[in-house]
Amino acid sequence: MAFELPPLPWAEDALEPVTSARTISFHYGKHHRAYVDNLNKLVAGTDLETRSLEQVIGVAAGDAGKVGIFNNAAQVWNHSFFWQSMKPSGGGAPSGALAAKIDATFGGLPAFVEQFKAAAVGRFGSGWAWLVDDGGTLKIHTTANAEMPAPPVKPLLTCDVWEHAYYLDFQNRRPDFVQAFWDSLANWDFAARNFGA
Ligand code: MN3
Repeated sequence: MAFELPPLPWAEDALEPVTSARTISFHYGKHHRAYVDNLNKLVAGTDLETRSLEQVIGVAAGDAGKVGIFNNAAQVWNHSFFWQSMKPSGGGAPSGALAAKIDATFGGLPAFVEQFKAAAVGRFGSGWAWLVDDGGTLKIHTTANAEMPAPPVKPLLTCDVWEHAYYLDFQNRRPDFVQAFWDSLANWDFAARNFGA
């Protein structure tokens, strides 16, 4: 059974004006789809073909002979997680236990956003910035290229900081994109569900 491109959780133009329909049509329709198509080609006829996406990532991680499989499988997973990390009219503030934890860990939401932004901007080249739960401690994590937080570290929310995520709308201004992500896109409900899971 081939890996499939999951549907977006919202319409392509639903994140406008922060992220344009044009960006989503390329980012989802071309980039995300290409990772799915490449993964299917790479695992065709191998024993990975019948595994779950998470299993393929686990098997390929750290295997020098499976770098291409890891990169494409991880990017399929990362993008599906990224779409869920955003919602129309998102941003704002978390609530409940996650809000209390953000306050206790980072000294409040504005301080958290500043620290996240610094980490995301400091990630040289392509990669991802994450809010993660590391054994009960919230941390800001960045990864290069297709890398993701390794279990047992649990991702709560992610922001794609590859240029293709923001270049059409923000050009080179990654700090502005990350600020807009927290102001208007971030799906705190999704983060709270992951935090509680
Ligand atoms: Mn991307």
